[in-house]
Amino acid sequence: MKVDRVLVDARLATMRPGADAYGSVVPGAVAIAGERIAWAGPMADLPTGLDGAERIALEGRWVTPGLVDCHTHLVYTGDRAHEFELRLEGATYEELSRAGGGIMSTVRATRAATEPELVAASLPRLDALIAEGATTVEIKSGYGLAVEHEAKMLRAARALGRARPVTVRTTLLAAHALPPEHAGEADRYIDLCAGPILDAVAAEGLVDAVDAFCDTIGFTRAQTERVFAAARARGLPVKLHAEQLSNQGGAALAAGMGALSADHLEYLDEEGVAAMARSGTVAVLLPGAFYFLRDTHHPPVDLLRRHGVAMAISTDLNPGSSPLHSPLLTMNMACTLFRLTPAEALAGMTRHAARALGIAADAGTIAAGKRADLAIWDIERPGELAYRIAWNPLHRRLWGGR
Ligand code: DI6
Ligand code: FE
Repeated sequence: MKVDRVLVDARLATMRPGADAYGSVVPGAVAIAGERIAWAGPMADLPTGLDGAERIALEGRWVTPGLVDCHTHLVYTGDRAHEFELRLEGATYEELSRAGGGIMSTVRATRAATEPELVAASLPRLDALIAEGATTVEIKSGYGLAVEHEAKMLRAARALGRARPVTVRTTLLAAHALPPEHAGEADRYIDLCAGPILDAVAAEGLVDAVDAFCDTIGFTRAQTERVFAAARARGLPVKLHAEQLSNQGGAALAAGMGALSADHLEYLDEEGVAAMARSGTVAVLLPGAFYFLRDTHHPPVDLLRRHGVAMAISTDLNPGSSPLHSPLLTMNMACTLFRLTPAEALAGMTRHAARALGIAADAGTIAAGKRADLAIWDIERPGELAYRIAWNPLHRRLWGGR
């Protein structure tokens, strides 16, 4: 076996289905060839003939898959601190949105920024995720809402991926809100989302998946379906902001169209859960938005478990509903607010998050053949990752073996 480096004396939370909920291998080792894991398993079974490889002794530290933040809106400029104050005085998120604030206030700021300005504003946010062990981050457009600005956002996202050792997956979310120049003509705007905007960003190789916001302040099921049909016709996977503020049956629609994931899901009903189970659509839970909007309607975690729907979790990092820059705090919130177990929370930030992005062959577990995207932690047991608040025990992070 040709191997470049070997991590030894580690404790592995492989997150593969195994003896325990973490797929633990103690003591374990990981052999890395180039960007990939060549071998992972018990120390006692470490293949011989690895003499040329660099040996890195981890002194019993825990190694997990690199974290996968599978739902962010981290490319934007401006902030919405004022709206936070207004909400604390009684205004609701929907009211601010209907009054031209909310998503539209970030659209105005983002449209006014150049691509380099967007990159500069967004890098510190990406760095915050990386500092806590993220090796893959999904980034959505959706604050441009016109072809040149959606393309600018996605170019900025790609540039962020080149600027840092992290995998960036891009998602077109042109169907996020209705821009003012199309007021009263949502169907005309959806024609643009499903046609010229999608074609332009796809032609430039800027888009890995397509998303929409199906809700009373977003778009209808019929409009969502048109965007998805166009994406599927172009060979692009789809995912959906569904059932965040009300039950529109969006998750069932998404599942019926083979969506990778349906996200938020506070108002999801059993019919939607069953549809997701049938299609293998991942449920992406976003406790940051639930917390920050002071929501009280919980996503149906027990139903999702009972139907065997995989649950991912993510920061939803955005300036309006979830200004949350911490994957670890997100794991903690998933446990405290949604009653996930710490093992479910870690699986939600690794294995299931990779599936929600359609990259399970490359990321999400520690297994031979996958990318060597790993996080090494100063902890005594993996459950600690979801336990502490505002504490970062990351020792080191490997992305593609480096
Ligand atoms: N739901 C959300 O929580 C984000 N987008 C969406 O459709 C919020 C985006 C924002 O408020 O800026
Ligand atoms: Fe979101």
